[in-house]
Amino acid sequence: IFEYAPAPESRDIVDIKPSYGLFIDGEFTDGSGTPFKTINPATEETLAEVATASTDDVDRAVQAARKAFGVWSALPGAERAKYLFRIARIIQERARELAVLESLDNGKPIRESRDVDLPLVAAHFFYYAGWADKLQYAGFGTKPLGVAGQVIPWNFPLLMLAWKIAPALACGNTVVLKPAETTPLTALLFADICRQADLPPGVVNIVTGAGETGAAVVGHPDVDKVAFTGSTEVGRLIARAVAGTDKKLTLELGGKAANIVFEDAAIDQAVEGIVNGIFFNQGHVCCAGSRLLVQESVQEELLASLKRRLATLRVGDPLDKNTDVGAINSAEQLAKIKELSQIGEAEGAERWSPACELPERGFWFPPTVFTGVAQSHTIARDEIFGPVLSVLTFRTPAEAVEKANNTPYGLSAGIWTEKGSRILWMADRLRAGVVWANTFNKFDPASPFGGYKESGYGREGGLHGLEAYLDV
Ligand code: TXE
Repeated sequence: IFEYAPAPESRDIVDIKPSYGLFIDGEFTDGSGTPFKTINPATEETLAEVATASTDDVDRAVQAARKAFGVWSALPGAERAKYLFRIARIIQERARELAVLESLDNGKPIRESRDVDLPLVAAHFFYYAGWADKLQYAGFGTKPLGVAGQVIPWNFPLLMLAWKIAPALACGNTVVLKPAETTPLTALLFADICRQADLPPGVVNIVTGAGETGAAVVGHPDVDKVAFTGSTEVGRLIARAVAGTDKKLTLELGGKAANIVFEDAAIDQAVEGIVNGIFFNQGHVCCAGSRLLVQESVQEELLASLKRRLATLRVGDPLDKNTDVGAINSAEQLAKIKELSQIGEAEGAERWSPACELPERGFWFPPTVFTGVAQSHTIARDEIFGPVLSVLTFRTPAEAVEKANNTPYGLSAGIWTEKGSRILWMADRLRAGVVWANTFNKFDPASPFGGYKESGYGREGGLHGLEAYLDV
């Protein structure tokens, strides 16, 4: 799968227009709000100007989705499946273009967008296309909810879109989706793919803009279901906005996952899992393994090995196929990572980064490891959402469980051990929606994903992902 070559991936493969409109009822149209710029976080150059959807524009989109719902939900599942399969195939055909655009707008390395995000995006459409004519076997009934209002973040712009749109459409719902304001471009390219696939107008509508546009989608009285992925703060606002209405809600919020390494683990593999866990996608991952819990007896060996490995990571141009760590998505996110890292130092943890030269322009942060972290430290509790690892230690499995669970979040966890019985014992006790054993950040459309506690509720992916879009 991996193809190493020194030349940067060409950006000529994408045709970025100077300005973009909203996608409503199968057409690109102007927005009535003030347009905003989306920039390349690796260079700070403006990529394009994008329309802002006002409350009226959102209303047009919801009305289009409502009208289309009558047609779409009445189609036999096998007919809906044909459209979803067609979309999946076009995504595969245009994968390079989508991957380059994703890396330009988001800052993630091309190797990740091309070899992880895009294959998963296509896989989600294929997977849910497969369910569209088999809903009666899913066990939740076959009745769609209506119009789904979906608000997504900037860390996996296309993948989050796929997680939201593919199951909604398979079940017969129509969609109004708002991408994040720092990464709107691939959602708009996806709109073009919907047209290419001859998807009936209004089945998918894309409204761009900031939080106000998102709030307008969530608050629209004719939206039947709200699906949100983003910060815990905004998740709370949305839960309040939806409370007392007839809307259904699923939330996928933050995390502070523990990646737990036992003394019997294969240390080299664990090191790869730790690197993948926190430096993949610059740590902009809700299920990132941001807390390393290492058994005291192997702490020294593991940290020495981890530091050697980190010294080999290449930080830089996201379009270079050799890049491991790309740009931080925005100036705001960079400021948050810097601030939390400073707090980490001030509270007494020891900060370490490999020697690495960061580009002058753009938003960059080096891979960073904090050792000597106590559970009370801010960097052990708050989601940093950047390439920053906090290292804590434990002696016994029970202590590992206690520390891993000592967080308001509960999205994911990782265990590294050669002992199968220990994996099961730990997985039973970890309060996390996903527990990986001897791997990390492994995703599969057939597997449900979602959080315990403040990480949200509802599941996306797999059979369980259908439940969120059907009236049981
Ligand atoms: O998130 P927001 P931000 C965490 C991560 C990050 C922090 C802040 O810790 O540092 O959140 O990121 C839309 N009504 N995660 O500020 O604001 C917004 O336009 C409706 C974890 O970017 O939650 C965007 O489309 N929508 C996370 C989306 O919500 C609103 C991924 C997410 O943005 C809104 C991202 C409102 N009132 C950040 N306000 C994860 N779980 O993966 C904003 N939005």
